Amino acid sequence: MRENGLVNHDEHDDYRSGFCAFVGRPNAGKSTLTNALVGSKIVITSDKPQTTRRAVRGVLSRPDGQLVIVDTPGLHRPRTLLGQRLNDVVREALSEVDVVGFCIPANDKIGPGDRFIAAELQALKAPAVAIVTKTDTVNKQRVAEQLMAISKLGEFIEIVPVSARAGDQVTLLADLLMSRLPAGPQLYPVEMTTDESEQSRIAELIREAALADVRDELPHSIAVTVEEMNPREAGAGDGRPPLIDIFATLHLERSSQKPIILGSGGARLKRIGTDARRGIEALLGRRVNLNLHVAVMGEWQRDPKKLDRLGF
Ligand SMILES: Nc1nc2c(ncn2[C@@H]2O[C@H](COP(=O)(O)OP(=O)(O)O)[C@@H](O)[C@H]2O)c(=O)[nH]1
Ligand SMILES: [Mg+2]
Repeated sequence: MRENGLVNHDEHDDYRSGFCAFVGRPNAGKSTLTNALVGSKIVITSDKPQTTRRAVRGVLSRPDGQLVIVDTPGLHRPRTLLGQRLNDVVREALSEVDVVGFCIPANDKIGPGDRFIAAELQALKAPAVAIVTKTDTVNKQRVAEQLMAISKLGEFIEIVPVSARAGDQVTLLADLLMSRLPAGPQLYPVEMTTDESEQSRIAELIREAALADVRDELPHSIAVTVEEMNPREAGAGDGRPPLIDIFATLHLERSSQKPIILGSGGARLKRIGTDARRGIEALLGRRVNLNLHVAVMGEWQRDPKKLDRLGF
């Protein structure tokens, strides 16, 4: 290992590197699979739509190469400016990759959403692997039926059943994706699993905790920004990294949503804060004091200026 964290691969001319993008309708299991391939939680997941709002990059480093996985928001028919921007994010990600992974859950019927994506994929120059996700949720017969149905959707170099949750076939999928990459240099230091900033990962962990706790229309309305991160002075003695104070804002679209997120007597916001703090402490490896503030930023999903401010 050289000082900059890059491994010198001059002696291996079979080293490969490149990009893979995961697409699929919302809830197909793209982000969970990204985390499973990378081997650590770099992107948040939930059963609510629009959980992934940006193209997040995860890096899988192996002795034989480096696979950069671009986890994308689901492709869907847009209803708001945010929805349109999410589709643009996906299309842009797709135009730049070496191979595409099209995720389709084993426990869901193939629908118009899948056909819409399959049609988009046939126009790309990158080859596509079809991935049947969540195989732990169904029996073998159902997996076989899904494989058959997918083979009729379009041209795929392979159709692979996986379970990110059970860890089934994840390595096989990694081998397959890696084999489609061109020979190339190492792109990131081996210890780096994502290029997301610490601040945006923290904001995402807070949003994940909030998503886990709300229903109906509210998930769409939540955005999170981290305002400040202030490490305290190191105390004498115990050698642990000092506590850090984090100030973050949960943005909602309507004032009527505020009491919902607060819960009775502020109980829900407190629970969200406690959940988020656990995730953030695991990420930072230090104790965290999290201050969550709720603000209403009217109709941010349809307002270009507000979307810009929130980073979309
Ligand atoms: N049982 C099971 N559930 C999964 C698996 N992969 C994802 N899920 C669940 O499916 C939901 C959507 O997953 P997510 O990765 O956020 O989907 P995305 O919208 O395509 O990124 C979450 O509740 C996940 O926990 C899997 O392999 N097995
Ligand atoms: Mg996702």
